[in-house]
Amino acid sequence: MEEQLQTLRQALMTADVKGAIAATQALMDANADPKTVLEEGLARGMSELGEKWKRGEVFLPEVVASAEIFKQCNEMIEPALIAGGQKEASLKVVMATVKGDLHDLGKNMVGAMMRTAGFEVHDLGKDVPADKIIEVVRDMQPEILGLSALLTTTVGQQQAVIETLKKEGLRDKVKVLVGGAPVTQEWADEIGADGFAPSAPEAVNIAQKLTS
Ligand code: B1M
Repeated sequence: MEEQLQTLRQALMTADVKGAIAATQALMDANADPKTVLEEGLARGMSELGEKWKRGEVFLPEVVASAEIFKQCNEMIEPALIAGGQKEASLKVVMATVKGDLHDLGKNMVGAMMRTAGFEVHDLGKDVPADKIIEVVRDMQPEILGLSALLTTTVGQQQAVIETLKKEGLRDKVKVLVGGAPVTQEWADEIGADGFAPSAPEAVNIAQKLTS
């Protein structure tokens, strides 16, 4: 199994679309746990690629190509992930990557795992302005609002959304969960979020605690 996961990571990191799809299919055929394929295959591969990017060993077009492959492989895994989860959806989660931020792979992973746990997830996408998020919270009245941010320049938007919720009298109507690589528990406390999660499985745990 570890060898197959390594093959998947390697294919993802070298933007080898055929190799990544074949490795994902092989893992699914071998009945690998879809969560493990997501976390230890795709997410770990993408994070290792991020380190190479930081060191100048790969360039932006390669990262863009790998991100597309991540999405394709994720789509292959999602049905198995959801099939293995709980069926009843009653608690609503609205998810968004904040304004100015185009990173959505982590947010999508969080959304998929929330669905697996039985949450009804409404994904607003990426680069979503605070006003749009507030409008949806007002209309949909979700139990949880999940805000993802991957850039040090966009984490401030999580705070902007919380401040707008306050201004609009909606702050006590929804629990706000924040996450993304630069986000920490300290930041979550500072901006008055209800929860922080460093990973998709932990996001599900926190969402369950916040709604229990
Ligand atoms: Co960008 N990028 N990127 N990028 N990118 C980072 C974030 C960076 C750290 C890379 C680096 O320098 N090493 C760096 C940010 C530096 C900083 O802010 N200090 C960076 C930069 C600089 C940029 C650009 C500015 C580059 C440029 O144009 N010069 C640009 C910005 C564009 C924009 O957003 N406006 C940019 C663009 C891109 C791509 C488009 C090429 C692509 C994104 C494609 C896409 O998402 N569709 C991309 C990618 C892929 C990355 C890295 C390599 C990988 C991110 C990722 O998808 N990881 C990243 C380096 C890294 O993170 N190591 C990097 C896999 C994913 C599963 O993990 O998103 O962390 P992650 O999600 C995790 C947890 O964080 C958590 O759970 C997930 C799963 O366990 N989580 C939550 C996430 N959201 C959550 C929400 C929750 C709870 C948990 O509750 C709501």
